Amino acid sequence: MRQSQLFMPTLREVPADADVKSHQLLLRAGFIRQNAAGIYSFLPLGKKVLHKVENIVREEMNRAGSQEMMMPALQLAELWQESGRWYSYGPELMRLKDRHERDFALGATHEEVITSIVRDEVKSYKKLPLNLYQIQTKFRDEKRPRFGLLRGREFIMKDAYSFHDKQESLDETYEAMKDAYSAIFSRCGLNFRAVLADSGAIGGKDNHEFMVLSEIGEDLIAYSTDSDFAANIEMAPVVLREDRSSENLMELKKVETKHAKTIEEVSDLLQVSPSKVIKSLLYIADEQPVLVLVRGDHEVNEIKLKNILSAKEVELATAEETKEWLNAEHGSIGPVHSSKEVKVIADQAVPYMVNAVCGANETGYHYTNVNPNRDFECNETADLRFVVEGDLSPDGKGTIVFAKGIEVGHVFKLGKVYSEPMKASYLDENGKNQIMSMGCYGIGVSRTLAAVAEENNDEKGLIWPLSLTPFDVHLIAVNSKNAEQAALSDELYTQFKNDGFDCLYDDRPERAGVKFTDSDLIGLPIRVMVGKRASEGIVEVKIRKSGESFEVPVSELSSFIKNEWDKLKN
Ligand code: 9G3
Repeated sequence: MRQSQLFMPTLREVPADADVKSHQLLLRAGFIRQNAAGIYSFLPLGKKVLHKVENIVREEMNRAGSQEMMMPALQLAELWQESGRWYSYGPELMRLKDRHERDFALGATHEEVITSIVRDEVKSYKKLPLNLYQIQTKFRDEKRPRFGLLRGREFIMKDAYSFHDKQESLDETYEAMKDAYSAIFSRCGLNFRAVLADSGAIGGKDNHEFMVLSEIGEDLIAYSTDSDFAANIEMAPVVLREDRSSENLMELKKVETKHAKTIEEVSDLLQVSPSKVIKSLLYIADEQPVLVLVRGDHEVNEIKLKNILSAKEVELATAEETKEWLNAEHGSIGPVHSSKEVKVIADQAVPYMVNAVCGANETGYHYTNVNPNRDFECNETADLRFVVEGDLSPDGKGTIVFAKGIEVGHVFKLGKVYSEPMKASYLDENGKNQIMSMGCYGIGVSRTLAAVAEENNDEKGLIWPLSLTPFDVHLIAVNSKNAEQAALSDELYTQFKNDGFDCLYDDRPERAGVKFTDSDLIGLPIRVMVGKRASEGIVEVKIRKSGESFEVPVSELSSFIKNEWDKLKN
């Protein structure tokens, strides 16, 4: 394409309200423009990249056996009333009325729509499993849209839904989708992890988030240095290090600790390390008091606690509740001689503590030389703490490190969360009516584009991977007023097209500096400059990613470019 024709409004200055690199650069390089908060237009360069991301998604989803379809963005309120989500979602779900005053939702996701289609059309187990996907615009009225395309209110999602008779069939499709996602994000050149995530509100069992490791990520993940283990901080299991101390058990003692309440104050006052203090926290789980014990240098993971207690509601007891149940203030409670009515659950590391300190259930007093099993019993021990950096990886390979991540994909085993209330059933091989099981699988397509931009840039601009670049080669006539340079450039433009390269030809009557600055900004992988040495049949080739440049005779240019292209590919 001739750049003199291309609609690519670049900006010299960094836009004021763009806080991350991808947002700044996509605006400055004329890939996107904002229409309203969280609502963007894709200009020609942005659309070309978006199209390539979508095609990679399409190829891998088709390869994995999912069938592409398209559902409407306008969704009957009745469907969301059937699933109950018309009432459970707040202002984030955009709603409108048609001319007949009928209620509609603007599609934030499509579980209800797809389930209503499948329940009407699929009646026999012979038609299962079924895996359908769409690439479509979604609407979610985010309270705080931010970071450009990374968190928008209108965005492009690939959402797939699978339907099954047996659990094994769902498990199989779930793995196939995870493999397809790994292929997609690898082809986009992203450094990602499939992260075990918390089941959260939408129920179902397993689910994994696909996280791009990024400084600006909003999620914190724990991953192994030596394997592909990765988990959301909430879900990361802790491997118990049974380092039993060789100390002799000392006699239990009660000591006055006056105003020392926090772990730090108690460990300072008694001159012991926090890892020798039993942190005792009273929780109320579904109205029942539970005394939770973790080592003083660990933190209670309330998601794990809730899952272990299979409680709907778990929260720290108030000061009054603590006093009522354990006759002492927050900082002085503990498991020794605690009220029989209060269940005690301890993190798996607590039983290995020797001669520890804990509150004496008397305000201003603590016990020292506390030894689990001798001085108190726990009803239960479990993995209750947050993982920390340096912990062993649960798969036994390497240790845990933390990183921030951008969620670009999310796969769920839904089970019957939607098919039950919406009565999506089929006749099994015995002619018995059964409810289908479902899975759902999402990719933020526009968010993926932004994540690629976020992880592939330098101080001069974007650096597109070959798989997504809007054009393959940037041909620049350094001085398009110079007849020789213009003539050779026109010739090379034709040659690149014949060689199968999608070429952007900067034929604008601009100064060389402007052309090079714009070229660095939009970030095409290979640049060919036709300048002073055109008369000698020599052009300059520059590789955007490495910054390397070469003087190449025109006669060797075609093979040189193909060679550089192949080198960049691997
Ligand atoms: C809503 C609104 C926001 C939402 C949802 C519904 C997130 C909602 C979860 C999912 C689950 C999967 C299919 C593709 C993969 C993800 N935000 N979720 O259901 F009404 Cl306003 O979307 N859906």
